[in-house]
Amino acid sequence: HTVKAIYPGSFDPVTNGHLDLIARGAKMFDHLVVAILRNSTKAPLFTEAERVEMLTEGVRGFGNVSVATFHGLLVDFAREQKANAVLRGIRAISDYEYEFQMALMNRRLAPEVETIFLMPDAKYSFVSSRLIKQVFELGGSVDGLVPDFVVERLKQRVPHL
Ligand code: COD
Repeated sequence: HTVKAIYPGSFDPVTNGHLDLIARGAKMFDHLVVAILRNSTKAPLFTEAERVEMLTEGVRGFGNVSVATFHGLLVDFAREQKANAVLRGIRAISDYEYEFQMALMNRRLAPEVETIFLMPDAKYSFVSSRLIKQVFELGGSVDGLVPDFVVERLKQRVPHL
């Protein structure tokens, strides 16, 4: 029985928390597809192409991880990919309610797709793309919380440093 999992998100930008989860998923699943939502209602800082480039760089060391984009329902993309699992991260209790609702709605839409939750290393449990952008935009350091190539992109995008 092979397990192909989708790890969906906005990844605006990818953080070391995301990469920690990808490393854990790569060990568990036969194949992991990191899937970037294309037409999110959130106005992203990075374009779809930039987010694909950053994630592709981030997953380079993994032989069984690929990067894709999707729009519409996650479960439709999962079926199209013939995936049987969705990977999501839980950082704190505050993530739980939203994740719980989404997992059960997705199960209703596609009962054959199981959602699997993993916890990141505790040192990334407070990291979110939203806070990374905010701290960087206000002049704070995000070194060690995102890969160096993301810091470089942030500097190009928010050129105040
Ligand atoms: N450590 C561990 N995990 C983390 C960390 C961290 N530091 N930071 C984020 N994560 C996890 C998140 O918990 C999440 O599981 C994943 O990484 C991606 O995070 P984000 O913030 O980039 O992604 P989201 O939460 O914005 O993604 C939402 C989706 C795009 C998956 C969702 O909106 C969706 O599926 N949309 C498609 C439409 C659809 O199907 N809707 C119906 C859903 S029921």
